[in-house]
Amino acid sequence: MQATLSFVCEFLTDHSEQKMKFLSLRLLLLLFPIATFLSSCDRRDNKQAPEVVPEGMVFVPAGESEEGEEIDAFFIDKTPVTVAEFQKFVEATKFVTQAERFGDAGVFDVKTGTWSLVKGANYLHPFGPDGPDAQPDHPVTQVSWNDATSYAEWAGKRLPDAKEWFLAARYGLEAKEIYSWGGENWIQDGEYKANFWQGSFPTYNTVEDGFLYTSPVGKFGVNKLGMADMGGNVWQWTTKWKDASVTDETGEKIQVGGSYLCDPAVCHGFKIGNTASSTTETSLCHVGFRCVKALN
Ligand SMILES: [Ca+2]
Repeated sequence: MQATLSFVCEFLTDHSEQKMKFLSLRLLLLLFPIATFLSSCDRRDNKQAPEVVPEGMVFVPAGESEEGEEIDAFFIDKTPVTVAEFQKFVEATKFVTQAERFGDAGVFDVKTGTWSLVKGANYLHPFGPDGPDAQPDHPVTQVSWNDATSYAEWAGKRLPDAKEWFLAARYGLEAKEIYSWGGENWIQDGEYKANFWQGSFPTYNTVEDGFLYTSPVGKFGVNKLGMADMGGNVWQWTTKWKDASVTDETGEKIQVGGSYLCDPAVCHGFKIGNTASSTTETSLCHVGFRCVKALN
């Protein structure tokens, strides 16, 4: 202490350039460990789940995209938004989907193997009035990107960027593992790990996984973060443009995850990294979404 006082007194009486440099160096040496500590706190907080995680969501630690881009930690829905959840939104806001406004939506006919616009197809009747009704615990479909965005805003969330979705899908996996459930096989311990197309697309489906169309969310288990349906069941909207230079009504948004219509020999959409895309007003019988939320 006496030495420090002596230094300060000496400094106050002698403002030489050399003393100034010496004091600056001392200050730098003092502040550097503090800055390093604070920085490491940020990184640590970005890797550990906060005490409160929103209901129905999981914490995704910060990480790197496949392209090496830093991605901040965020929360993501455990499952795609269900028909029942979307119905709550409609009841609360009197929202009318784009498929309902247009009067039709895109439906795939598994008998003929063709797509067509079917009148009356919407999120409650994904295949039209004559097809099976949407089930409350299945992922909602026949929602456009614009519809999904409206739901997310109402829920205090947003749609994920594709790189965020893939970060969550790849959590805890080694590079060689190609599916979100881990490994390189879609049957493990004798059970299917996802709802996709067995047989030969587009007209022959053996339905070995038990579902010709959508399945209840979570039916095929969860990944290491506790997320279900990160491969198969329904494609999921993201905020990423297919072509960043085309962002008008002709532009398309990237979808991820694959669907019950994905034959691994054809599109293999449920393999991590594979994508599809549609314009923002398009509604289809095999496309849904899930939401994300920032930590703060
Ligand atoms: Ca299936």
